[in-house]
Amino acid sequence: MPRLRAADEVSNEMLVALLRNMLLQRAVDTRGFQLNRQGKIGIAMGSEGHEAVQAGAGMAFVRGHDVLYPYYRNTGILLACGFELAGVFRSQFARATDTTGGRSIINHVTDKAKGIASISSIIASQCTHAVGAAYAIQYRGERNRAVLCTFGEGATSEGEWHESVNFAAIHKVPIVFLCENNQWAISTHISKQMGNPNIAERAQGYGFEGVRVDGFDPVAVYLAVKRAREKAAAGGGPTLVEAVCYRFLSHTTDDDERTYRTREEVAQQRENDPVPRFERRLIDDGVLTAEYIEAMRQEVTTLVNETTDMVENEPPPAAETLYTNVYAGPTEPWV
Ligand SMILES: Cc1ncc(C[n+]2csc(CCOP(=O)(O)OP(=O)(O)O)c2C)c(N)n1
Repeated sequence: MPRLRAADEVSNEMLVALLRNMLLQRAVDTRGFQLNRQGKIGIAMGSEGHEAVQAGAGMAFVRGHDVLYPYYRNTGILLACGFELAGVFRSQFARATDTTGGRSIINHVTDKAKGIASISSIIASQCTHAVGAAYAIQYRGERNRAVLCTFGEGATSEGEWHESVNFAAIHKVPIVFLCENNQWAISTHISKQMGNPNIAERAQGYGFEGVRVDGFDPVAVYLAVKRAREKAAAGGGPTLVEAVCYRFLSHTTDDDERTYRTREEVAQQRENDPVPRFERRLIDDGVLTAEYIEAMRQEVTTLVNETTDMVENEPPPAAETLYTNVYAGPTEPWV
């Protein structure tokens, strides 16, 4: 896997934005696990180890044009695509102000104006929805618009995933499939999931391009997703981008990763932790100083603290709304 250096198309401002998003993701992750252990929220999902993938992919998403079909581990992409930080906590605390009115399990947030569709807990079901949205964009003859669809490597074992990529390939719809390969699907290691662990190679079997990138490198992910996105938006059809990363925390706060993997494996992966690795790179390249990064970490922590406090004080859903939205009302198209 080539480790791409910051190319001309990545300015210093963009490098700083990537780092800030990565620091924010980590602070949000840490807070989620803390809030759960304090008994304040029912469950949290950690994306620690996915920060580079999500910051890079979110930067390639063109706001006001593209549509995101994320999965549950995508707090970072949501934030990078412009989703409000308070909205993440409103979902965690199940407040009335949450986009589902405090009804759904965490991270099932949505923001139609920003092109952010809701995730689904049903693995790979967002892929069929995403391909449908991409087909609609193509059918209407819209240009400079693409869909970003994300999932874990475990999702690629689902029939719905195969049906989605096959349909996308046949009709050359404007979509980027992004696989966040963290090597574990809860307790199932990738070696027990597929005979060929190279997920990007699967694209070839369907007749389109697959690209494998270092998912600990936000610049590599950004460049790969950006190119795939440009190709899709120009009518060149789908690309499968596989970003190889790792999940450092348990699958959720309901899981204990110590029961199925060795401490040595986790420690070895930690050596490549994308956050300190990217910090070192920016310092070595003279983009930022260590002091600047510390100030940024502090700013992000303060923001997360203040947002947590604000949302914690917001009201829960009113009892009278218990049956609201149980049955679907009038619907309108998503894209
Ligand atoms: C259709 C379906 N099967 C099983 C589950 C239970 N489940 C929830 S998360 C998960 C693991 C998915 O792993 P992966 O796609 O690799 O994503 P990761 O959580 O590792 O980011 C499973 C099996 C589910 N939600 N939906």
